[in-house]
Amino acid sequence: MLDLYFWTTNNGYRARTILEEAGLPYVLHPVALPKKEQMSPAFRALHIGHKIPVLVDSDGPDGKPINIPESPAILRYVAEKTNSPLIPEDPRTRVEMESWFSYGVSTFCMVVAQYGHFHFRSADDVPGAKTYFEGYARDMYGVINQRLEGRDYFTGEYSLADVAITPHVAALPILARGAALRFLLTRLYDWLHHPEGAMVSRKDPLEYYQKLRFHRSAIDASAYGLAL
Ligand SMILES: N[C@@H](CCC(=O)N[C@@H](CS)C(=O)NCC(=O)O)C(=O)O
Repeated sequence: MLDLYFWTTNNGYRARTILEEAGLPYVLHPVALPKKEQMSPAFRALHIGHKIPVLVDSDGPDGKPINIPESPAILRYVAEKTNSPLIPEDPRTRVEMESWFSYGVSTFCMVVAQYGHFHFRSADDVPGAKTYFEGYARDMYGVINQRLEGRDYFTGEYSLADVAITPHVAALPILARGAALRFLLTRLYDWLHHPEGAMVSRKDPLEYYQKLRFHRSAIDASAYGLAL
């Protein structure tokens, strides 16, 4: 039995994506961040740093339950548990995959988070921080655009790197250009197999993205009795 402690954030979707890709059944447990549920003693027993996502596997490596905090660890754990082709076999491709995976789960996602904070969520207007993180984010989206030029995926075939990076590329679609935008839309089209995505329009890519995002959040939130 797999239990995913989740909320509708980029890191939450990253963990959920690997479970969907692996085709493993799992139970979704909402941890409502707006209600500070992550601070409860029960949740902090799973992640002392009070962060979603956390995966609990009742059948760990030694047959005993194990809990796995942190989305990069969850991606790796599920991929290794299922001998997933998302970890390339070719040693050179694997090293490349590791590099892009690291880029996605460290600097890139933190910059996206800080951009989001200072542009959309901060109670204070801090122009210096806005300018700083906008420059940083634009540079990183430029790097991603360049990397994806002439490629469908970050390395070789669809890999753990793509699973790791996609939710954060999707977080600021306004900054995605050229190849990065094509990559983003292709991943979003891939998600259409999911019943909650199947109802949205494909006509206008940006409108499609916004609806999908809203729809996914609304579905999750209403399942938890919350309006986001
Ligand atoms: N490095 C962690 C970051 C997780 C993280 O930042 N989670 C946020 C939501 S995306 C959270 O739970 N914040 C609540 C808090 O810090 O109290 C991962 O990738 O899983």
